[in-house]
Amino acid sequence: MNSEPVSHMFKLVALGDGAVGKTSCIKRYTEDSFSEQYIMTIGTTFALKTVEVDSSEGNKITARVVLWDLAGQPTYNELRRRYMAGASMGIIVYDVTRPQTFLDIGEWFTKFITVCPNAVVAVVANKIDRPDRLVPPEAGDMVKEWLDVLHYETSAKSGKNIDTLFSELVLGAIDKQKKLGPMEPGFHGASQSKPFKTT
Ligand SMILES: Nc1nc2c(ncn2[C@@H]2O[C@H](COP(=O)(O)OP(=O)(O)OP(=O)(O)O)[C@@H](O)[C@H]2O)c(=O)[nH]1
Ligand SMILES: [Mg+2]
Repeated sequence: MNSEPVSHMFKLVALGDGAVGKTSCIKRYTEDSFSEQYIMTIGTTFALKTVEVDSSEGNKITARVVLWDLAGQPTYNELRRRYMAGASMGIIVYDVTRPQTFLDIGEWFTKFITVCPNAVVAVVANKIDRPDRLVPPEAGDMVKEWLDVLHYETSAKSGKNIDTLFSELVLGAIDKQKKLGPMEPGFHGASQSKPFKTT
């Protein structure tokens, strides 16, 4: 399907509280589908996507992204910490109708950046289609500045900004890789400079 050979491979992890829409954002992006029904992710699931992006130099780049969808429920904390290792991108999702999920962003960010200090991070305000929104857009703008991250307002339901979110993350990861130099082969992110310890 893609004429260009795959030149980059990245690992992306989706983080954020339970039921904020992590699985839904990934499904919208990889399958262009959405379901109203909530099926809690158990442990981890994966999806694969081949992405074509225009580089800053104007040429086409084909990247393969493995999207790791991790359960948001606290039971899986240890598992999550392990599975974050090697990610070069992370999305931290909150639900604009549940302010607590926004307040938890800082904690998710710290957890992720401790394991993957060189990763590109996007904070995602999801469910913006909902009429009962409580967290205003300005709150997201503040987080963007405080944490120095990308920030997007999305709806997995309508598809708004979902493609932009993932394409800009891939571009960010490609740029970062250029700055950080050559990487280990395989699905390793720019952050994995040392062997990962499981204890
Ligand atoms: N209206 C609306 N509902 C959404 C949106 N995204 C997700 N939902 C709904 O929110 C619920 C939870 O979505 P999931 O994608 O399963 O959430 P999750 O973050 O993967 O949850 P865990 O796997 O438990 O961590 C489901 O009922 C979805 O249909 C959105 O953008 N708009
Ligand atoms: Mg899920």
